[in-house]
Amino acid sequence: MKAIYSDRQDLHRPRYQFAGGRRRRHPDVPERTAAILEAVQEAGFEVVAPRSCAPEDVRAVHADDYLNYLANAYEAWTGITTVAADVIPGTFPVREPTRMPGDIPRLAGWYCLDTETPIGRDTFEAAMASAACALTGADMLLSGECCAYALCRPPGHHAGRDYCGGYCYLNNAALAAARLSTGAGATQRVAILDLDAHHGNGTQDIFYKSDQVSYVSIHADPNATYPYFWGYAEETGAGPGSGFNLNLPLPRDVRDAACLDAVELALAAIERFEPAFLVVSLGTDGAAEDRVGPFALKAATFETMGRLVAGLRKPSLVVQEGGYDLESLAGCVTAFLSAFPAEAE
Ligand code: Q9C
Ligand code: ZN
Repeated sequence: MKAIYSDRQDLHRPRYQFAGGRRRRHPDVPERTAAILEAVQEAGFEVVAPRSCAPEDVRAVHADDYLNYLANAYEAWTGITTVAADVIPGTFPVREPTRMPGDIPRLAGWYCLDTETPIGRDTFEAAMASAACALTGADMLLSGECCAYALCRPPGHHAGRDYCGGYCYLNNAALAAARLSTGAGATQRVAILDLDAHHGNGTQDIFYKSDQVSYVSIHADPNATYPYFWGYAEETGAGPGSGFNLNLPLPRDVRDAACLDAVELALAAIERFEPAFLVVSLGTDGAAEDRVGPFALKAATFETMGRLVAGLRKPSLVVQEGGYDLESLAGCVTAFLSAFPAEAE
């Protein structure tokens, strides 16, 4: 099994975020990918660089005006502030915006969900490198490999067609799913299984009306956990996508066994969908040691989840999402991946 990683991703170094009304250090640090990289190398994975990714490659999922904004926001922002600082919006067009604003402080709120997703000088370049890892992984499956691991950072599942949020800018898993769905000529069904402890509102949004890409997510109840406004069980898809979106919210103090029961339900739904490919949004922020994620799961539970998912025997791309505890993160990732075949069969 190959791991795809780009060191361009390390350029993204968010300085801080505002959460709970306080300025805090940002948990999405480059040491996350460094820890995972070391562990996958030790586990014998071949690490390869992604092929480069152009704006056309991300247009399958993201809007032109949003890509343009991401590419230019930092420069516009530093042009109006005296101290160079990351772009963090302060005003949001909630509920009934009447028109799209034209200048940077308002645009920042137009294109972002929260105050936790700063845009720095190199954020766009790093996000493109992260997307490139996922797209390269999708190409590997299209050329017949059984599985691949995209070591993506920044993560992607909170980012929608035209917004960032939750530390995410480009939706890596959605980009991979879109490529897998259309890449083999005729359209093929793709299932996305999201195991990050937060609901992937962006991925859900992107495929909400699709009958070709099904989104299935296990996450903490959004009544008490980010992203708060999405991720409820009654969100089941719309139009042709009706019935193909499955949210399995769990209480924040869920036990390992109950989480694995939810995984069984998720996998049963995926089997009924009969996808040609599986994309796993693997967040390990549900680990007990992780202070960003709300669950308290054991590393052994990630291993069991990996075994259950690998048991589907679908061509599978595992895409890294969250996971912030630098001590336990890499162990949870390699535990999950250990059940996938080491070599193409
Ligand atoms: N006090 C991902 O895992 N809010 N994003 C945390 C904690 C943001 C995390 C607040 C959580 C988003 C990809
Ligand atoms: Zn998360």
